[in-house]
Amino acid sequence: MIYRLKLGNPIETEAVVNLSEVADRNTVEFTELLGTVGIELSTSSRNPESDEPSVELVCKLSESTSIFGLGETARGINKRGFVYVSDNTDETCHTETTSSLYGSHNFLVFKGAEEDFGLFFDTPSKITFDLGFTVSDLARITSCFGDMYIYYITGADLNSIVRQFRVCIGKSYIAPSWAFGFQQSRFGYMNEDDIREVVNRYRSLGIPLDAVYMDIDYMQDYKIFTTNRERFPKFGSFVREMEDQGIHLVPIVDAGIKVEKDYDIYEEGKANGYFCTREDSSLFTMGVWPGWCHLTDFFKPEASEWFGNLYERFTCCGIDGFWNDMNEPAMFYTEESVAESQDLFDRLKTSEGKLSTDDFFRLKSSIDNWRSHEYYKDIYHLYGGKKISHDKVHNLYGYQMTKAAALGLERCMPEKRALLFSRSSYIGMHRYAGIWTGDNRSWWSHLLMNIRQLPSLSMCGFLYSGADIGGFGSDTSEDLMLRWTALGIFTPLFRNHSTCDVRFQECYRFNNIDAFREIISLRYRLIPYLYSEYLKAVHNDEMLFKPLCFEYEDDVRTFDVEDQLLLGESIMIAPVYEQNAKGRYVYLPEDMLFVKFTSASDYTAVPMTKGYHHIDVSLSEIPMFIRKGHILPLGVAEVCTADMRRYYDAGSRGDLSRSDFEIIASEEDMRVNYEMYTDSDKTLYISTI
Ligand code: MIG
Repeated sequence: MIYRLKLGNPIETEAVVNLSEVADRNTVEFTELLGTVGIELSTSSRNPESDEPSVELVCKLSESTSIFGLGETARGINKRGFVYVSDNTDETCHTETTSSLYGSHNFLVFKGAEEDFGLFFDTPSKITFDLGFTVSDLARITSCFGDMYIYYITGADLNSIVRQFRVCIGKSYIAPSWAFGFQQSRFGYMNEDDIREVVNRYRSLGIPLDAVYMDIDYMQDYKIFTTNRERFPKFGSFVREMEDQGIHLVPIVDAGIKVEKDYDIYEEGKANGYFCTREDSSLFTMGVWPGWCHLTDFFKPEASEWFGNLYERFTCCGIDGFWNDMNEPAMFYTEESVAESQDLFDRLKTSEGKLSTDDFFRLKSSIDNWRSHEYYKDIYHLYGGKKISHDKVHNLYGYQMTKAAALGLERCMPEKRALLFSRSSYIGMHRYAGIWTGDNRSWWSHLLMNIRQLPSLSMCGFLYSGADIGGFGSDTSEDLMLRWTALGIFTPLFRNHSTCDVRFQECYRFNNIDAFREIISLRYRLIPYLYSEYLKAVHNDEMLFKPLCFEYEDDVRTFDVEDQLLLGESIMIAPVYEQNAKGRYVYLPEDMLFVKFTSASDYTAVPMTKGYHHIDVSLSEIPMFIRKGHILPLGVAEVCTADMRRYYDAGSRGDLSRSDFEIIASEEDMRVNYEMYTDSDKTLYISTI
């Protein structure tokens, strides 16, 4: 059952689209309902100026309570023991103590000693989840913006709570099958030749590749939807040249629109009143890569439609994939913040003649403060004919930009699915696009974080997602790259990406190229299964990645397992994420078949019993486990998905048979059916073993 409480006048986020199973309750009834699971709810008339919470939920936690959800966050699968703040942030260096990342996904599930329940807070303003951090046996959820919907979800078990929530928020975005191929990216590919070189190296080494990314350097002066004519003289024919080699080019689209006379997008947006303003209705200006920029006000339907239509400038050249960046929105500086530091600098200079150490630190912190979220309050949107401060709707911005893009792409490319994912997000955006998890580092701890983010993202509907494989910031190493690639072969978005001033990390930069080729080829063999399980998760409102305890709730040990995941119906993954480790310990909640790939085509298979085991896994090997009573179908690897069309093409449905696959079954002589979902629109191919 799902119950809903409406507090004040919430902003309509469109996170929830299906209310058929939702029962509205008034404050008294709702408070009473929450009382049955030990939650105290208090609301007061809001005072956004003070820090007084106007909504506060307090829940006593028993020793055994686990809390799951919150989508993209740092830390564990079990969220208990830390404080998370939904406040979308361009976080270039996140660590264990980071509370806010790029997205806000305010859905959690409590697994208590008695009742399990879910909560969803539908508010685009800041909200804080202190989950036993300040007081170890109390969860305290607070927001000083009182206008919101709160959903309370009951169900027989964790999966049923999550499924009900997913039904409410609508079906997840479906990426095209080519988006399951391997993708190479780097901040710093400057021109056609840089990209050609990447493609040539991958193709000549026989390492599969489906896409190369174009980061901000392809643009003319960072003006969105332009290309630099010197570096990309014949863009259309370059796109075709790549297409001929089975490569999709995926350009980045930033949120900021450069203020520059005669730049048509700027002129159009300005002339039509599409940009965000200040309180006094003058245009709001901030600095990002292009220098001074304006932001589109996506609350205006005509502005959204206009922005979405801009994607046609690239789709008309054959582009069919995009990544939306800097849409928290990220701001390097604003007119106010620069003026404040300038002022301070002038004052310090005149008083002393030179800077003292104290002055230096004051100035430094003043400049560090440029990225502070306090400047968001200076941005205004027009919502329902009224001016509204960005503060109140901050967490929606990336969602709105990406929704505009998705609808625009649907209009200009109705016959094709587009690849689209965004950095910033809010629940609801999962219907339009996927996400990548932003600027991680080449740290072993971030490889583990990648594993832990996957199930939480699945819960919130973000099925097409992934991290920058190998790490975005900091220098990577070959062993980290291999281990991370070995995890990446299981994630829908499988993209190696890094920033401009770190060690190059394309697979061909390392020694053991054979290992990279085998690992990535294995990914291609897995695509029929992965795409099938992905489509199943979409159509059945299921999680693609699950923590073990979601399937084996009665086994208390599974609650401690935060480094193994169930992926789809057949397999469990257990990546190695520690440097110099020659293997790892695994926990099997039931008997399983341990399959270790030593190359894309060779593997060993050993039945293992329920319990703890140590497995040896060298740097070039991939471990996985097939669940009892299940099979894993493997296709034939090609160098790009275009050569694998038969596995998921509409036309080839029914042409596939068991002999198109190599089947690994958890037990010998097992007779089971595997329902294979293909791209041929919601129909199934059933392989009878
Ligand atoms: O301020 O476009 O997360 O993937 O390479 C950094 C350059 C802007 C941040 C993205 C990253 C991308 C980078 N961008």
